[in-house]
Amino acid sequence: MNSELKQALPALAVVALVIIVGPKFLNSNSNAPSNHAPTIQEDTKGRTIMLHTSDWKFEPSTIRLKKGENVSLHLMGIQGNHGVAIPGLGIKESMAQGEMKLVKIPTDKVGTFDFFCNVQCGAGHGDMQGTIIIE
Ligand SMILES: [Cu+2]
Repeated sequence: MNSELKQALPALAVVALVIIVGPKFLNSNSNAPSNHAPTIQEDTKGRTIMLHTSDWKFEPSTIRLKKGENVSLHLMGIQGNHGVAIPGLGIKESMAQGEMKLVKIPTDKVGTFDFFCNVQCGAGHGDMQGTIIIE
């Protein structure tokens, strides 16, 4: 082996390593956004509105949103076992006491969307109603 080649060997080794390992790094980086699991933080971009369920009310019972706004409902089961059904927006969740759920609200259409409890929760079940207004 001549001395020139000997001197070049470490550099060649580095080049070979970059060629072998480099594409793996590049691939994993470019795949990262599509194959990592969604996080709560990503889901809460925009506005988050708390909606508490208890015996026998929703708090708040009126929610006003802007059309096109990025908004999530942060459901919290404060007391009792209830449900949150918003048929006009395709949302239907059961909420046990102590449970928390994050639900994206579609705001692509304006309108008044009634919501109600869809779990037979007792004497005040019929009082559990509210409205989401998207304008
Ligand atoms: Cu109910």
